[in-house]
Amino acid sequence: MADVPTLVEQARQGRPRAVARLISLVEGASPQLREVMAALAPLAQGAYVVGVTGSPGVGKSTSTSALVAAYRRAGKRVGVLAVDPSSPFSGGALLGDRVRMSEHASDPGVYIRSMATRGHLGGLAWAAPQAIRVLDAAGCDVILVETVGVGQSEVEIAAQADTSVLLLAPGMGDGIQAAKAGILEIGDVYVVNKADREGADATVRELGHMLGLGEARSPGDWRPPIVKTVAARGEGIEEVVQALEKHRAWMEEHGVLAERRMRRAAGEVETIAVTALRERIGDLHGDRRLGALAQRVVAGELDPYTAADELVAAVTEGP
Ligand SMILES: Nc1nc2c(ncn2[C@@H]2O[C@H](COP(=O)(O)OP(=O)(O)O)[C@@H](O)[C@H]2O)c(=O)[nH]1
Ligand SMILES: [Mg+2]
Repeated sequence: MADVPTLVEQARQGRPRAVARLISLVEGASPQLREVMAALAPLAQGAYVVGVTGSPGVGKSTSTSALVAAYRRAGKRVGVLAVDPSSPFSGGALLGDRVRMSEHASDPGVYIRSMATRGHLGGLAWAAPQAIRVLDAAGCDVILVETVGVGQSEVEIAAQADTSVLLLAPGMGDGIQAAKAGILEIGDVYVVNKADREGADATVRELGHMLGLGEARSPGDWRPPIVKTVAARGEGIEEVVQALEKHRAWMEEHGVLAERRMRRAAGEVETIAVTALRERIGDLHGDRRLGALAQRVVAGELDPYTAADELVAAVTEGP
């Protein structure tokens, strides 16, 4: 196996096998994860990250594939991460994604990667951004992140993306479900796919109504557009690309892009720090320092907050 510096250099040159290998390393939380991330940091190019989110079967993979084609026509290099956080049993969904994206399989300007998060909590939260960094360093201009899920995972992926596209389809009761789940706020661009089906206009109206129910917007605010598509036939996809470019331009004009990326990085650093802290505290179970603190809390000599301060000080100062 090639060493990390070699892999990173090959990935930077756009070699697909090196890109795939690096994503496996970060996804598997391998011991080389740190080395990989350190080597990738200076290669960051700021690829535009677009999240494609919606209920199963709504047409995310079909739309993602059509978006890849549109960006390729514009000469962009594209990365795709199909994240399936649902469960270890959902191999079928990933297979379906692969089939729907197969037209790009031999295109050297496209990297496609399915990531199963094995249902482990927080898996998506740390694995996806690292995989995004690999694709960014490999020279992708645009990275499309497809994720299925309800509630939390959709909100999570929205936090990873520069722009979030929320897909709905007519007749799935999606609009109402989305509103109930409180995820309607996460969309920067809304797409009503399967517009060849009955009820598409009603879904657009219903959605527009729901989005309009929010607070009044100031003139500089972003008004999320609603685009109708028939992804299976590529219809409306150029309009989606235009909406994305508009949103990107708006974010740049208002400093929102930098702000979102800062918030994303801050959240990531925090998650890594908290995880490290928790692991170190876990190592202290059975350690006499934690036991001694607990004893003093039980005896009323120490309040739990002060004890916690002492614990944090103990694990951060080292032995
Ligand atoms: N009628 C119709 N079917 C579509 C359209 N887009 C996708 N589909 C079909 O809907 C099914 C689910 O699509 P898929 O992209 O896998 O959805 P995902 O689960 O959200 O990724 C597939 O059978 C697609 O062929 C569309 O615009 N119209
Ligand atoms: Mg899919």
